[in-house]
Amino acid sequence: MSAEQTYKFEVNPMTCQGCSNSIEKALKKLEGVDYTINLENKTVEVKTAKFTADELVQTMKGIGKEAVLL
Ligand SMILES: [Cu+2]
Repeated sequence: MSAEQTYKFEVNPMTCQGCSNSIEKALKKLEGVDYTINLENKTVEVKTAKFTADELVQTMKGIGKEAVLL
């Protein structure tokens, strides 16, 4: 598809390691995604050439998390 993009999201709720783990699990399923999850800042940074910001928001929604693009 297009060139690699970096998206940073604020994700809620993100209150414990369990939240962080479920986000990691969901992102792991996507191919062609590099991610960094920061539990303290409630942010998730995603590098990908395959998914749009909206698709990533939908992925988080699928596990009950609201992601807002920063
Ligand atoms: Cu949690």
